[in-house]
Amino acid sequence: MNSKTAFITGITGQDGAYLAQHLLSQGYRVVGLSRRSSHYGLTSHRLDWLGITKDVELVEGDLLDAGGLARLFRFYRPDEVYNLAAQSFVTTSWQQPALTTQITALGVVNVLGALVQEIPKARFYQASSSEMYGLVQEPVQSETTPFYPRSPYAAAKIFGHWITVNYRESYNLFACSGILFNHESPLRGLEFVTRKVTHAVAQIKLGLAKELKLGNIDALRDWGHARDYVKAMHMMLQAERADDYVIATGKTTSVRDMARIAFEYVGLDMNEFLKIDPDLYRPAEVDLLLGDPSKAQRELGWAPVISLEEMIHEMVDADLVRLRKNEAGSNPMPLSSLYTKV
Ligand code: NDP
Ligand code: GDR
Repeated sequence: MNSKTAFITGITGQDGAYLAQHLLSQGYRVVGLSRRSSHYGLTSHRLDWLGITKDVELVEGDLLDAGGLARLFRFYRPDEVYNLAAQSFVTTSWQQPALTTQITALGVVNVLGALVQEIPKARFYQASSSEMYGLVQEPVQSETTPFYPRSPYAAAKIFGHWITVNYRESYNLFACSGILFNHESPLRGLEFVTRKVTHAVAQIKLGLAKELKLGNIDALRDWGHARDYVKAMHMMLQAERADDYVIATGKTTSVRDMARIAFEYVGLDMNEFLKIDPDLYRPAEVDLLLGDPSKAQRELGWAPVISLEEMIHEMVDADLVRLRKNEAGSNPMPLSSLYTKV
């Protein structure tokens, strides 16, 4: 039995929930940072879906509160810290650029500072992103491909990435940065395109909606499953030395083809329901992402297992179940009324 303690920021998000589940299965004590919310009980809906809410210890805190993080590290003395918290929705980063920078960029310094001060021997994982490649400088992106951010979110993630590298070199920390390409699951937020599609497909199938509005369906993404990707995070912190790794499938698919997989799964013709809404186009787009995961395969022994088709089918099935039960994590309102362009 493992006697290690892991501390996860962002435990109420998609990756935090799957990572907590994975670490619990490895015998870890799992402590997770959760922001105070007036929606008491609702913030743990992803942990509830996985049936692990009672197995993790949720502690109150915020990435913006450096003193609070230090206090928690002093008390729990975690062996491993996974910094997954972020304002993670690219579109919102144009509407709230300063907040995105504070959380997604400066929040990393707050965690690293508390770690240096209280638990310098702890191993640290930073959630970096393929969005950092933005206007891609190479057709296949690896650890050595230069970054070119296309959103305030991506610019903030580049700061988080380099400050992690810098603290590793400055303070000899065991600090790793995982450059993860898009990964999805039934626990994905409704605002992200895969889940927006599978939720809408389930709504249309059940007669609860008549159409699906999308923006740029020609964008290409390298999509994997969050359950596969959180294992890579854990593997990075078990390696002999700290390093940075690309985590991807090595295959890219357009938003259009991803949506087609979802519609076909329930026997619907996408062309009858899909509408293009120019308001959903972004001020600057990331047209193509395609990762080269060979370093992670070679050095960590990591490889993705779940295919895009299997993942989309699992997501549609989960949305059908949730809509039939009208559970938290599904939403009866059209998304356009949740994320309006102002
Ligand atoms: P989610 O948006 O699902 O989760 C984000 C988490 O961050 C939530 O738990 C949220 O809490 C928390 N959070 C936000 N702001 C704060 C704050 N100020 N203090 C404390 N917690 C905060 O993201 P994912 O799980 O999809 O992604 C995890 C990380 O990986 C993020 O950093 C993301 O940017 C990055 N990433 C994700 C990829 C993906 O494809 N999913 C790919 C590459 C990187 P609350 O529930 O209260 O909102
Ligand atoms: P992304 O994911 O921006 O890549 O960031 P998202 O699913 O939001 O967009 C993917 C692509 O789909 C296009 N698109 C739409 N996107 C959304 N959300 N809604 C739409 O209606 C729509 N129509 C077309 C987008 O323009 C884009 O090209 C995700 C997040 O998880 C980040 O936190 C993470 O760092 C990166 O993945 C890797």
